[in-house]
Amino acid sequence: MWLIIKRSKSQSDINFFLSSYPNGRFKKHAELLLKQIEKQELALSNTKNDIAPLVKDISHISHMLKRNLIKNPGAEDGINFWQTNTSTYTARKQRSENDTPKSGTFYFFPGPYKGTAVANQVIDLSHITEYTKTKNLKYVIKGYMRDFEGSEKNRNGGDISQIKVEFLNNRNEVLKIVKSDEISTSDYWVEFEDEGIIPYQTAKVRFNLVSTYRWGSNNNDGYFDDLYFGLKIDQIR
Ligand SMILES: [Ca+2]
Ligand SMILES: [Ca+2]
Repeated sequence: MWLIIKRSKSQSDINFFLSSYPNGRFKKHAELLLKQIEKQELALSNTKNDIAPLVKDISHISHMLKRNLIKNPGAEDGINFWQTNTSTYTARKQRSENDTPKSGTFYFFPGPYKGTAVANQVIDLSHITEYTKTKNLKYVIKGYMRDFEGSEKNRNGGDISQIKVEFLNNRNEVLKIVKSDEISTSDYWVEFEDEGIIPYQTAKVRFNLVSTYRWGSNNNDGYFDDLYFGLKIDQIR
């Protein structure tokens, strides 16, 4: 009898077995199996509930999820796809021990510009605007910053790198700004990472690399490499 019930894996069969043989020798086995099945059912129904409200949406935007939406994120393709406010901006190779690229051969370098140099790239998110009313569509921002003359001990010494990401609606109004700290160290590449909910009505993102000249030669040494902007959908709990 128990072997038949065990194979059926039906909750009602197991309950019937337990009520028929309340003190039977397979009682504990039956109770354990019942718990296991209930757990599986619960997990399954939770999964269904989590994806149900967005399942259609995901199929429309799945091609945009979990990948880097920045083109030429690490200067390996020159400064293609980036707008700059100075013609001195370039992708530069390592020249000394203080400017090894974070990865690849090149990093973003503003060049000889004694001011605030900005390189930016606009990411079109018009495909996901209608999904911004959900609270589980999230952004992930990452990037690396470095300076040449600054150091941990001399934080006021060098030029400054800062990542500044603006979320805009379809009228180019700024909905939210995500900013990194102002980085001024040459000792290593400083990582910035931020994650949050995409603001309601976001239609595009402007990803800015801001380099402020302060010191030294003519060079503006606020460097950047390996930028990342991605979307992800968190499961609703
Ligand atoms: Ca690179
Ligand atoms: Ca400098």
